[in-house]
Amino acid sequence: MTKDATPLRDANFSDQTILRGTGGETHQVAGGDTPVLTTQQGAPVSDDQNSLKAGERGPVLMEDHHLREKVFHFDHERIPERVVHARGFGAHGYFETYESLTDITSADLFQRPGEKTEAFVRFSTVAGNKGSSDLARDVRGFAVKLYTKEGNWDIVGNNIPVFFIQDAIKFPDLIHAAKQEPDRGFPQAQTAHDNFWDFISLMPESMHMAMWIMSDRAIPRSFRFMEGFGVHSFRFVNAEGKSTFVKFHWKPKQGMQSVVWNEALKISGADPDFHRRDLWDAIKMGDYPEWELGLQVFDDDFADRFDFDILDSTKIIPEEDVPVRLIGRLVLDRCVDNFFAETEQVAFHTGNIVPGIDFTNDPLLQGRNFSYLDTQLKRLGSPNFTHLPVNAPRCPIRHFQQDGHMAFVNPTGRVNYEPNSWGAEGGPRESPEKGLKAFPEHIEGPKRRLRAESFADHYSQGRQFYISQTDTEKRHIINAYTFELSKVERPDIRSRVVAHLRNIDEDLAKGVADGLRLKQMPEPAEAAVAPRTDLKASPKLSIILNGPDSFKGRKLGALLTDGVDIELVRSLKAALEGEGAKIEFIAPRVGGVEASDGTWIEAKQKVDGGPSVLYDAVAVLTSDDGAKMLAKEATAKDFVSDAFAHLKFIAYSAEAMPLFEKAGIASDLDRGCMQINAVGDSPRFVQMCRSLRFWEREPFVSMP
Ligand code: HDE
Repeated sequence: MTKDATPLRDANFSDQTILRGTGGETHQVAGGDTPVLTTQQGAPVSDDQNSLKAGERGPVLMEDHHLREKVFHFDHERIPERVVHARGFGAHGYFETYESLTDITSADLFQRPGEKTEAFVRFSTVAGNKGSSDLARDVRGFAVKLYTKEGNWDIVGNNIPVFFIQDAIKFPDLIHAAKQEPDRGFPQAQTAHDNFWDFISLMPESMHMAMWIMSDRAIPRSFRFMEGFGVHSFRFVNAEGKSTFVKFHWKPKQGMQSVVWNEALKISGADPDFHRRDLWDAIKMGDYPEWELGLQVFDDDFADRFDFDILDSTKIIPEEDVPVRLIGRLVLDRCVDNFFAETEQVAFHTGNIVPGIDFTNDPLLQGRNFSYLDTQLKRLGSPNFTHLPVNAPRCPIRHFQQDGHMAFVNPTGRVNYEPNSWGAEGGPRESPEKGLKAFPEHIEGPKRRLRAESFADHYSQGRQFYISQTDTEKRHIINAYTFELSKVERPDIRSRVVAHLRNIDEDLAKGVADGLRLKQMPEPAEAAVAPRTDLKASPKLSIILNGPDSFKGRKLGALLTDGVDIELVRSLKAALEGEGAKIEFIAPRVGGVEASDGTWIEAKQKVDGGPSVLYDAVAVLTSDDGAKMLAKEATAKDFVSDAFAHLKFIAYSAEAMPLFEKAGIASDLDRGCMQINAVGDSPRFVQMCRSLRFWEREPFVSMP
């Protein structure tokens, strides 16, 4: 035994002597309520600190199976991340049906009002790798698994109702162009680079979707505040075999909300897990997020009459043309117990449908139906991934498929084929009445590689999207194009994008051209069919016009110092809680502050770790001395100047002014900033916060 190694008697294995590390550190051994550590084979482990050595200083012996097994397993902990949508976060919940839809679908979950169906949802970004930031400018995946009594139904959707491409054959190109450039391996989780915009500018069909990802839809405040869409047209089929087309919408009961771009960039540094933390915290606090499932239901006549092809995933059907009928709600009320087992291993597939629901001939959907099984096998390594608890249907499963890697739900008995003549022991049989039946759509035509003429209009709906936005949102779109294209190194690619924008809206094109300081305005891109200018604005496409009417579910960050007026803190807290919102305290030191009357207020964040970008609104409540101290602290100045630049509502105590002065914004404080002096001011401030942002300020805090 070396001088400083200490012998330790293990309670359970008293015949063994364990040599502890030389640091003299302590560790717990089994005994009492603490269970015994074992190997994977179940053998009890005596020492998990030291490998088995010959002599005090080695060598390590090959026979140390515990060491071998532990390191072997660690070496194999990772599975391939998803080729797209790698960064994601999941939660459990349920779907509740409002009304019976028997007239349009025989889908079992829609037959009985009040029916509850277990659900699992995974939200994601698309382009970034598994460890990338939540706040990337990107589409968000919105994938819902509904464990119905007649099998699992997956609605594998996004938070944007259209897609970049019309045909699945272009998907690998799109994703290659969007992800890191292959020689250098960067940029990570960003579309602001040459390859992406090169591809997009050569694919006019992506122009509508590009408008959406340059809008604030691509920088949601959190998963809770975004819409979801099934994107494709699907079919509902009723018991008589009659088919109706349907598009799926998820409407957040919390209302929509996005962050501003500069804020998104800073959140990525301050808290790359901002979205997953938000969902986790909301569920853990019992503030369960909800979405309502909306349907746009339409028939063949409408499909024939509609301006665009309903099989074209680069088009929407405006809600003003076909209203969304709300038919149920999705509630997320349980966090995962284990991220890997549930969020990482969950396997969605557009092909997972149930009787009463069917596909259409959308070529993108057809390509997806082909793709998702491949990806699951690659990722999960076995065709038995449906045996994993998160993927297993909750209804009985009876089939003759067998064996394979990791098969752990195995049939018993002698018969593993059909037809068979074993009678009652012969296992399950097909059911022409109950089983899934494809809608017998009549199809004819020559076999060709062809894009239908009806898919040729690439600009009109992009224009419709643009004219449906408020001026604030239009400005954000112009700024987003300008930002992204400013990161593109090749000037010809920048111009090519602007050439497309000229087919969408001249002001938009001009705004971006000015933003880039293009020396010459390019000619409009050649269009396969002339862009239309007669489509009416669809107000439902704006986030700001469809925001919430309360501050519920939002969070205010209050920067406090010693000597703060306790009554102001209490009144603000009460007003926020009355609204269903949260308050989080930020202090010079995380231990907290001592208020004017000696009350101790614990902080959640130290000022440099709780920047204002993490909050929907802020308050700065200090004493005179406290404000003077904060005025010397760069991160405190950032706290207020960022909150101001990000158009947040700001409450402040009179004593806090020195901080605003030092931050250079004291003379700019506007109607979005409110000095709170008396207890009655707090409810008025919270009322103000319902608008979420003080958009009027924007022209004063950004370049024209
Ligand atoms: Fe996906 N997509 N996708 N996709 N997709 C995947 O499946 C694919 C598309 C969407 O949280 C992959 O399990 C093809 C549209 C979501 O686990 C993969 C095409 C929409 C998720 C795949 C599309 C989506 C995926 C990667 C073009 C919106 C994440 C890992 C035809 C309607 C699901 C995986 C989750 C995931 C293929 C286009 C949504 C490779 C070939 C359009 C939300 O199979």
